[in-house]
Amino acid sequence: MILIGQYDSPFVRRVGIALHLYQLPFEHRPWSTFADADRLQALNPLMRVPTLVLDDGFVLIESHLMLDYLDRHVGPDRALWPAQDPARRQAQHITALATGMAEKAVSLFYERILHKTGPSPQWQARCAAQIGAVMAALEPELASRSSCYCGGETLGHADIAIGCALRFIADAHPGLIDAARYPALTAFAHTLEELPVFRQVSQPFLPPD
Ligand SMILES: N[C@@H](CCC(=O)N[C@@H](CS)C(=O)NCC(=O)O)C(=O)O
Repeated sequence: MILIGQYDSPFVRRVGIALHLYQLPFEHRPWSTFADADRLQALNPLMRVPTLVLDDGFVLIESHLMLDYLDRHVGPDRALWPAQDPARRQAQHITALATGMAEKAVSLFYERILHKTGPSPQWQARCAAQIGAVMAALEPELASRSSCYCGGETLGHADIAIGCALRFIADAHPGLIDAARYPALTAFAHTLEELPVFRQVSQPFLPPD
């Protein structure tokens, strides 16, 4: 398997962390979405990362679908979604909030750096409001959890999605989030970043060149 994309992307990182947790061997190609656009597009018409090339050559796009495929591939004992509802549906709800928030943060970042005439204040305000609303929705979920992680006592996709989203927001948008308003999320992000797998699958944030 070949995982394409850099680990400063919250979506590439969540797949990389999952691959390590599944203990699946893979090659990592840290291509840039801008500098390596041509070779990326030859594999993925959307020119986005992560892009995952399976051993039979089939190319998977969309981190959600990669993790869905990989969870089935490794089987129920190593899968990173809780097996049963309501824990499964709750973990997927949290994951959708976290990855949706990461998408808004990526969009907000591109808005800031890619416009020659300057960003749209309306779009910036909308993205920031969406990120703030998700933070406010996730904070009580985290504060009221009765287990170590979102889906139980072991690390799963929802935790990984939250950790990757929060790290991206902190790196790409310093000062956007007031950590004091989200103590449970802030503490959780800190705990996750201390885990060996989060330390291993990590890189400094690199704006596109
Ligand atoms: N929903 C996608 C989002 C992937 C995504 O937005 N990746 C960004 C990098 S963080 C990207 O490839 N951006 C380049 C572009 O959209 O043209 C996923 O989960 O895989």
